[in-house]
Amino acid sequence: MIEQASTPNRVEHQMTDKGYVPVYTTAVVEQPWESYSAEDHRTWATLFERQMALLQGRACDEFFEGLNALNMSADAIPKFSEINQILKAATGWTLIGVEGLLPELTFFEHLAARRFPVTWWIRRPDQIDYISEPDLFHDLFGHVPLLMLPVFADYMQAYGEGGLKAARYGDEPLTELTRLYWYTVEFGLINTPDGLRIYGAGIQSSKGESIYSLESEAPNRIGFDVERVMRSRYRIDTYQKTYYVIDSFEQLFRATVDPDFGPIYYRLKGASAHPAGAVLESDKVFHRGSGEGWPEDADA
Ligand code: HBI
Ligand code: FE
Repeated sequence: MIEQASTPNRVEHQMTDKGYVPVYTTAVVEQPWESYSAEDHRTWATLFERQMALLQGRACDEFFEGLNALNMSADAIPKFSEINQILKAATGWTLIGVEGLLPELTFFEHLAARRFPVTWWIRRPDQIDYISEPDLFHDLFGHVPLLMLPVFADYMQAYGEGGLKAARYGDEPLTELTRLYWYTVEFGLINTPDGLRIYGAGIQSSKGESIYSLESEAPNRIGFDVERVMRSRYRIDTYQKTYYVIDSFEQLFRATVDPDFGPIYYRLKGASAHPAGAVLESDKVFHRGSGEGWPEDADA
């Protein structure tokens, strides 16, 4: 039972490769839409308007097309039930309400069944510029528009199936597949005739990173290669040192579906991972980062 819109049911904490993270109940919850406060709706509106302005000319066209087709606006926090009618008809995906980050296997099972978990609660006003865990704004605004694009919708399902398979191969494959998600679904860039554009949800929902990822001299921007990405560490607490650029969503889909990941895991077995900021001989470099302001401590 949900008593108040702003108190998620946190059930335990767990040490993971990403540090000490809260783990929530895996239950699917009804979005308690009526219990959002006026402040919650204002937080949504503030974030929505700010990102829409920032993302003009920065996010890919497909993001805006999805957002418009889903009728998302600053007016109010969208109702999952209304989004679902449109989304389900378009690509067969359904949003489900959850309390927050799920255990990996549970998350993969949902994706494999074309269910996208969306955190039902929204950040507090004092967290407006940064929150370390996914909330409703990140999940709904950042992730859901691209689920309207058939090839991306298929990629996400294939990723979920890949995750279930990786979990059977062991911890190392799972780590490698997590990096793929991080550098594509969360922090991916795409090359278009108009220049580089954002498609990663972690960037799309971040005020600072929507500018930094495209315009800063500091980070590397490197052509996407599935094995390269699966060997690359990443940052969880700072902007990325490296962004990977896809040529098309079809390229992304093929990279996940064509290989039965088995041989890749076998080739990568025991191979050391590259630091997040490394540039390799074999990389297709769009921009070599200046490295300015990079933290020295270890990457995740
Ligand atoms: N759970 N709700 C939710 N949302 C995520 O994005 C998510 C998750 N659990 C695990 C997870 N992401 C990552 O570990 C990815 O590697 C898949
Ligand atoms: Fe996310």
